[in-house]
Amino acid sequence: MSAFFWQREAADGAARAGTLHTAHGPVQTPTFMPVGTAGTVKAMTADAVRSTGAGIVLGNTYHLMLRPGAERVRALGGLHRFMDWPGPILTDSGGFQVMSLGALRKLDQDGVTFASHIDGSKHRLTPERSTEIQHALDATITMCFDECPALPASVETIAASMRLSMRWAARSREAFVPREGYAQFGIVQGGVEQELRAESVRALTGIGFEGYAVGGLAVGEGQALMFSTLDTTVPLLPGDKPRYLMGVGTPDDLLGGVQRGIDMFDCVMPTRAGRTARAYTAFGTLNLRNARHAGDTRPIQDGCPCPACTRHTRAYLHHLFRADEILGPMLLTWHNLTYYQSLMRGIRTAITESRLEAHAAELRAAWAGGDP
Ligand code: PRF
Ligand code: ZN
Repeated sequence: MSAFFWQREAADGAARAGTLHTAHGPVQTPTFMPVGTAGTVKAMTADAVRSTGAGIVLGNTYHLMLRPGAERVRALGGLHRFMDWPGPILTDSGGFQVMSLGALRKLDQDGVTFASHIDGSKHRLTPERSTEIQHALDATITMCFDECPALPASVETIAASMRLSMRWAARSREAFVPREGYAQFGIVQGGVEQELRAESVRALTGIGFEGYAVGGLAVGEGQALMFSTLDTTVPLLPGDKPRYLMGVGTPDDLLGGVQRGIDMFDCVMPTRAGRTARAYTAFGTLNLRNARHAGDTRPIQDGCPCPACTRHTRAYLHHLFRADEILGPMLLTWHNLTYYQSLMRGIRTAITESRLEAHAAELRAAWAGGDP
């Protein structure tokens, strides 16, 4: 087993291409991580997820601690074996999910007490407990326990929240048990305030992590403010460590993130959209429920290697969604994840061939062009 590290292989402007080396195998970056919240990428087998080209998936502390329980997963051999995903797994730390899902949450300096969204039972998360749970799950990449305020918020609110997250980052690092090929990432907070973002980066790099995430974005500020915050924040991060933009986003967000130096992304968008009949394609999105697809014998996207496109028509997918058949969400999730992975692969290749700007212009023109 070898060390955890990110190797840069090419750069084009601020964008980088490289390989993340982990205890559970290598991952090429830039990469999109499908979300496997509750130990499953919804509607997909692990083999199916792998077939889309995904190299790493995400799991959630919050959901797994409530059901089936972190100690249960540990006793069953860890999350990799439990969900049949031998590759790398990154787990989010739970704070963000408590604030968005947990009922009756109460935040104090030490942590968060909350009621389960499943049965109302009372639970508590602290930086120490979150880190311990992520170890019990056997996460390849463990995230710091943080707090993410909804935007817009006052500068005072964002500053106090960011400083709390930085104290929690130090405690998360103390609780982290280093193992060969495993990593812990710090999470930059500070809203859209440049000074607070810089202070947060200084605090985290002072502690020292194997990678750095940008949190607190895509929480209502809009794409322009997200991009301008990345423009000033990402250059402050160490150039030799992986950078992860949390909870982002649309294909256009991913492209813009890579152009600003981000290496890793996760988002429920392709999987959630797949369950609600929305397809992502090179020419924008399609809603397969729309009546115009009822007799359409074309695939969702010509040339897409996924089973929805190689074996089925738009008309069949339309029928599956109208009839509420489970196969509809399965096939469309498969397609959307395949599209996201092919998007990232194309971007990676463009970086290595120093033609990202031209590639980005082509992608954006095609998205805007609509269904041919
Ligand atoms: N912190 C954590 N997880 C997150 C976020 C964050 O700020 C976001 C924000 N987009 C998504 N997921 N821990
Ligand atoms: Zn497809």
